Amino acid sequence: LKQKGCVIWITGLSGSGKSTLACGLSRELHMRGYLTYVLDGDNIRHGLNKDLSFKAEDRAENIRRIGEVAKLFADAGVICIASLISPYRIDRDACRAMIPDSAFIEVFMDIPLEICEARDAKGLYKLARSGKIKGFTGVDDPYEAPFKSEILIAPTNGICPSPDSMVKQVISYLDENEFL
Ligand code: GGZ
Repeated sequence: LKQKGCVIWITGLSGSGKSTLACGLSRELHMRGYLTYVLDGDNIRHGLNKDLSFKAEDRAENIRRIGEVAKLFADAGVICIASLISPYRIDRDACRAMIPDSAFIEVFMDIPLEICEARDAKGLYKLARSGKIKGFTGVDDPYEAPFKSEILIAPTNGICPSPDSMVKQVISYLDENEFL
């Protein structure tokens, strides 16, 4: 195997584009001949983590378990892409601490709440605002932004980067840091 395993950890609000980036990145890396695996919070919550709710301690456990699984993939040499809100800094940093050799690459989707909420692809913000979902991240539950992530995805002049340009940004980082 020629590739070096790593964990690309994508954090941000619901609707910030985490899954879009994870999927686009995975496709691009496959086309370049790399083995990847996507761990998406929303999907894992239907299987491995179906016993977990959205209360604080369960979110922490969701992050911890996905971190442990990501570590296994990285150990096996896979480029593991984890996309979950992971709202708590302390839990993300604990995952970082498990992964050696700077192979934990945090990607912060720094997309303002107003933009995520305007997208509202699944109508969840609307349900949260009307009180039908309680404890929704960004509405009535906290999101702690990273102090310093390896990669920052943010709008320029109020315009969000396209899926392609987000993928390019991560690929450039991987290239420059000799993961590819
Ligand atoms: C946040 C929620 C909630 C609450 C359901 N808060 O945009 P989505 O729909 O498809 O992805 C969100 C997903 C969040 O799961 P994660 O495993 O990424 O969260 S965490 O890291 O905080 O454990 C959202 C949906 O589940 N969802 N209820 N209350 N997002």
